[in-house]
Amino acid sequence: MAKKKKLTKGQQRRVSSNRKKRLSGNKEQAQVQWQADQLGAQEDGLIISRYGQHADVEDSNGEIFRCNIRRTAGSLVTGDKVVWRRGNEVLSGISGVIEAVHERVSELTRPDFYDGVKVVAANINQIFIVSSVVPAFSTQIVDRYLVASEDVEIKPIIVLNKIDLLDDEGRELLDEMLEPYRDIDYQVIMLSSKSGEGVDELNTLLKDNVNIFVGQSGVGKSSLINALMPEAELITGDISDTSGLGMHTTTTAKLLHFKDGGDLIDSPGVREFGLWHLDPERIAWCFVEFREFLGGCKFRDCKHLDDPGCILAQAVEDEKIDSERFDNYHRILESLDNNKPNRHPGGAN
Ligand SMILES: Nc1nc2c(ncn2[C@@H]2O[C@H](COP(=O)(O)OP(=O)(O)OP(=O)(O)O)[C@@H](O)[C@H]2O)c(=O)[nH]1
Ligand SMILES: [Mg+2]
Ligand SMILES: [Zn+2]
Repeated sequence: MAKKKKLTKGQQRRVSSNRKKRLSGNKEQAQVQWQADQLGAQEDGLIISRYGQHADVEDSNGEIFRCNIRRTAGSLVTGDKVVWRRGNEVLSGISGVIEAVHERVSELTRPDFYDGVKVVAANINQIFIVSSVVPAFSTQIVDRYLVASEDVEIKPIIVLNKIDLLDDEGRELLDEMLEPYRDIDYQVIMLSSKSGEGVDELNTLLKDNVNIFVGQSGVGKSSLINALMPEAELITGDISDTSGLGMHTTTTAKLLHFKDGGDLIDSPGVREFGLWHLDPERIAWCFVEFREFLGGCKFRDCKHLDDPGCILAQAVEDEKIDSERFDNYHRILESLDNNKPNRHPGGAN
């Protein structure tokens, strides 16, 4: 592809809004149909992005084609390996049809208020939890993502972006806040996509893996990807004063390749990563440092609050468990009751 000219902010906005219009249920595209003899043989492909009834599929030569999704194909997301067939001509911008999805080796899930449990991305082996100092760093948000990662048994790594905004004192403070995570063997990287500090260290961890960036809107996921692969040219944006959300916020997960091996998926920021598809026992297990104590409380139904003989509370007292992590665990449990929709996610009715 020819190198794109840099667009002005206004142009970027128009391109993005036109793109959104095109993507949101273009009737013409939806009705595209080939007869069976107009479709080529089945071939393997990789889902780069999913847009409602369509998806961008990459063929074995690295070329990308927008395709329809056959109803019988089942759900598919970024990172899925699929079987598709190309049409003998491009109809209204659609090049072929996806017929089936290969079995996944992993999936990152999150509950959706209307749709039950949704898959965010498939076949990844590392989750980078991106946080930053603007919006403010929050261990609560990090812990929610850690729980989600542990639940699907995909390795999480914590990234703190925008350290260029911190002075020495600020860095020290953040470093202290992150110490409990290092103590329980999570990798932590402090970096700046702006100054480039720490980006090489991140690059080393990403190489040859299939990675996803997750985290709140505005923490700099897309900016970081642009710093890692300038050819990606992802649109990034300032945080709007009124909504507090990014103005060029990413709306769909997108998979990108590293030149020297490995993939990286940019994902849209979410306000709060829900965990109400998990039960309290599972959430406790997802706090890795709790595991060795689980089952050791005096009462089987111990809520690990002020129950007598609570081994977890004792471990906090003995400084074997970080008290802020313990607090965050309780806050997650409280949030389960507040956020759960009446209809159980994934339930039959
Ligand atoms: N000072 C500073 N600003 C940064 C850095 N990285 C990103 N930003 C700014 O943070 C804002 C948001 O960046 P994005 O990359 O769009 O954030 P995002 O995480 O992709 O947001 P969503 O797509 O909404 O989820 C932009 O204004 C960036 O310029 C950094 O290292 N330092
Ligand atoms: Mg983004
Ligand atoms: Zn207990």
